[in-house]
Amino acid sequence: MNRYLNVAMGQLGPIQRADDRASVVRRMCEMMREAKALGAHVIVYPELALTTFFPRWYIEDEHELDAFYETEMPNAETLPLFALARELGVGFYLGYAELAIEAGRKRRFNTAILVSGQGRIIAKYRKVHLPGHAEHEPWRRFQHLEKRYFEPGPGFGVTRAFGGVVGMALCNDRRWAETYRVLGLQGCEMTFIGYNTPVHNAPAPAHDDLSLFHNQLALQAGAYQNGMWVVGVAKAGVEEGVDSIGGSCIVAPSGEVVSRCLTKDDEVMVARCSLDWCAIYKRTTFDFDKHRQPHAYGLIVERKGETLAADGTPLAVTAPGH
Ligand code: CDT
Repeated sequence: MNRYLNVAMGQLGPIQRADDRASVVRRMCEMMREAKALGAHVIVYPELALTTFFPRWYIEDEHELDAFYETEMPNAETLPLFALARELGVGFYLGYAELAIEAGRKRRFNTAILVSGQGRIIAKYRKVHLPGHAEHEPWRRFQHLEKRYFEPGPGFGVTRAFGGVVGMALCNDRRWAETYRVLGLQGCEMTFIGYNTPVHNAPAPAHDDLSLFHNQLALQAGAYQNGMWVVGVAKAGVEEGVDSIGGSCIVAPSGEVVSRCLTKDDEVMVARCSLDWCAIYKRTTFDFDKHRQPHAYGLIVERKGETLAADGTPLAVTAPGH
């Protein structure tokens, strides 16, 4: 018997700086109701879903910066989402900026949580691959200061939830093969990934025309190469003058896109996902136990033009064409 999980993408359109959390949560609640009506068991919202994408500004005033973070979850503003999840029996993935006091120190993370259909937080993930820069770079049209406003999280883990094995990642993580492979090695059957991706990439403007393509390429490759479902959900559209890609999609373990959002606004799309389809890939082409060659994957270091294996052995490098 197939284990079916009905997953909704809760893509958000832009959130302007003046929009308060209450109005955003109202939009998300409306989408959760729509997802429920479409038969969804869980809805995936974007990265930093509660506010505008604030790393686009260089903010010197600490209080001004702190206002974009959540110090507890749930809190007064997000409680309606948790209550609705419980009422409808729909779980959710939510990205937000987290401010935590740990060992007496203020710590900032780009975080996602997984909430059960009973409205309880069952897993938390702190973004590992932080893109952008740490210092103000006035030459850019807009900043991407994630390296200033967050510290990297400790790693990727899976959670038994919704009848399967579920993983979480955030935005830039989706471009890295390691994200999916580390989750795949833990048996992950479905990965939820919220994102905010500006169309314009300041250090590489030649890539602007490829930004949607690169999004889908990364999600599809990650799914196929690890025999897992991947659900990528955008905050899209023009936010404070900055255009961000949409293209939220659900990718099957075959690498095929089975559902895709069509707008750059608030939009719900649902797919019925058989978690048992993962095994078709995990037990054949991507049977890790059978086909992976971990002995060949040791860290390779480059030193003064010489290529060395992790144990220091020089590696013969084959010249192109040989
Ligand atoms: N939020 C986030 O991680 N955004 C980055 C922008 C990088 S520019 C290529 C992303 O990987 O989409």
